Amino acid sequence: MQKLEEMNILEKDVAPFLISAEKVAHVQPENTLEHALLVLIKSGYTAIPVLDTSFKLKGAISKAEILDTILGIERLEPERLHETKVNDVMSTSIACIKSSAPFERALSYSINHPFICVEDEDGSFIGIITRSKLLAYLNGYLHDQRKKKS
Ligand code: 2BA
Repeated sequence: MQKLEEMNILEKDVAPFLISAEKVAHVQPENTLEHALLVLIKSGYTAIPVLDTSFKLKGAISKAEILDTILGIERLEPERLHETKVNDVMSTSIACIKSSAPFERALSYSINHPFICVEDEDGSFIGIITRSKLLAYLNGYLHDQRKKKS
């Protein structure tokens, strides 16, 4: 019985953990780093997805990548903020799954990624799943299991 329940949680669909696209802060590849930094500062996040105008996922951009770009040899070079596009700096190795993917896959990606992007079957971005939501659910599940045993 215990084994069967463990299987069930790992195979559970990730859709209920989704933070939908309209609630996700994002920038576009053609935006300047100045715009991206403003969005990152205002949203309070360390990194956010980069989407094109048809809501296709292109990468992710972080405050660290932007700061690294404006770091000159002896001083910060903020003029680079409006000379450089998000496209030139963003990372393209991002975690991405389909909404039909199992909990197990999301959990495994979340080891190295604080958030995982989710696409529909046509490859359009539909939102993100955060590490904290997965861990909160897993924590609740493990507590329930312990209660059932005692
Ligand atoms: P970080 O920005 O590094 O944020 C790490 C954690 O800090 C977040 O975990 C959250 O618990 C907290 N946090 C940061 N900024 C916050 C804010 N403005 N309001 C409330 N809590 C805040 P998670 O919520 O698990 O998010 C994991 C990562 O997913 C975030 O990493 C960020 O890169 C991304 N993310 C989460 N929600 C997002 C959203 N609505 N739009 C864009 N990116 C988001």
